[in-house]
Amino acid sequence: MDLTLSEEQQQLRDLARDWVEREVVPHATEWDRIEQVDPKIVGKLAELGFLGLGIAEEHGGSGGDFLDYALLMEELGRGDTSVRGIVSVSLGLVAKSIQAYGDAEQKQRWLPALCTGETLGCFALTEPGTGSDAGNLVTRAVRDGDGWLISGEKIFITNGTWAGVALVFARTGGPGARGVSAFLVPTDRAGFGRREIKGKLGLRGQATAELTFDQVRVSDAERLGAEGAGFKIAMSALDKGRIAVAAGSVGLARGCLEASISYAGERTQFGKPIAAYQLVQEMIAEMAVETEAARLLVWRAADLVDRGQPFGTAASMAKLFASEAAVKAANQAIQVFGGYGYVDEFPVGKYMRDARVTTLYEGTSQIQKLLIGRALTGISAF
Ligand code: COS
Repeated sequence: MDLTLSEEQQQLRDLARDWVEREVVPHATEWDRIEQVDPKIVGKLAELGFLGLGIAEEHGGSGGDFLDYALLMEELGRGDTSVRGIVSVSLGLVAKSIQAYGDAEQKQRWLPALCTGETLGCFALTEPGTGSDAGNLVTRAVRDGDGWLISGEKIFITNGTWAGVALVFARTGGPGARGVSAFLVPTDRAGFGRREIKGKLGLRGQATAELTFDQVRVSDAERLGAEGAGFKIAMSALDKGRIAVAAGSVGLARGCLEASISYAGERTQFGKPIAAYQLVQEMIAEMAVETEAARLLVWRAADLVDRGQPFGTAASMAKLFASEAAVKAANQAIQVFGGYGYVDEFPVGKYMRDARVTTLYEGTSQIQKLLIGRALTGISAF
């Protein structure tokens, strides 16, 4: 077992790290305050090939394997989870689903545009009444001549107001998971509506939206995968998406650790730096161990993907552990910073607010535990 990154992987990580330090970190507080990441970030991400990592070069991507992608997610998560979300949804959930399940025409139509950032993708699965129980979604697509009419509502959709294409999951058949199909819906279609959700606890810079579909017409050629295959497409996208959330959480936890070490070395109380106190060192040591352990779980899951092995349970383990570790690290970082952790002049309060969503989206911690439990016992507790 060799856990050393290859030279190319180290270069990619360093490129991403430097870029985040220059282009993201100095602006993250401001974007959080005004509740909007600068849209120019999309073009900048694309220039470095970050919106096409893992997409074949013939479709405008920059190649690379899943571990490369996980390294990028860690660096973006360390800078700003809102920026990481733009990439992990548009590239990770949408472009990669098109690459895996799209026909030649769909790949040609969308992949180059997604890789250059000319357009972004959003992943429209969650509905007001179905979050964890995704297989029971109620948005409907009804046959209409040679196409479909989609009607329904989606909520908490990352990139929702920025996206040019929505990967929409809608019911085309009977109840349950087998009745769901996937569609690639251009967001300029008549009947498509969107509204940004403001006032979020964290991820404030990210464009999170409610989407409405009022008899939105799509052609049969805009269906992704076979009729009834939508739920499996969503689940296999989320299996990999969970590794991306986990990697981003590692980045966030690392940010908390680095900020805490630096602050504890500077801040003095009772005549010495607070880093000299055992109870502060305990928090720093715990953050370091859990961040490292989370990274190893992420790398293990990414390695299974790259070797073509089953990885779903490893992805759930990584997502569960890393997201919970990020929340804990952010909480401890605030403790290290004391009152200064409670104001946004320092980064750790934002880390706490951003971390909190990682145990919710792309499958809650409870869903990950039930998936792991089902895989181990062979019994479904859903
Ligand atoms: N990859 C491919 N196929 C999968 C799959 C996966 N990871 N997981 C399930 N499937 C298939 C199953 O094999 C089954 O197929 P068959 O009907 O052919 O047997 C079908 O999908 C239904 O699966 P299952 O019975 O497991 O569905 P359930 O409704 O019991 O449970 C859970 C599915 C709860 C695991 C799923 O709904 C889930 O992950 N929920 C969380 C949703 C989520 O992450 N939302 C966040 C959205 S993005 S913010």
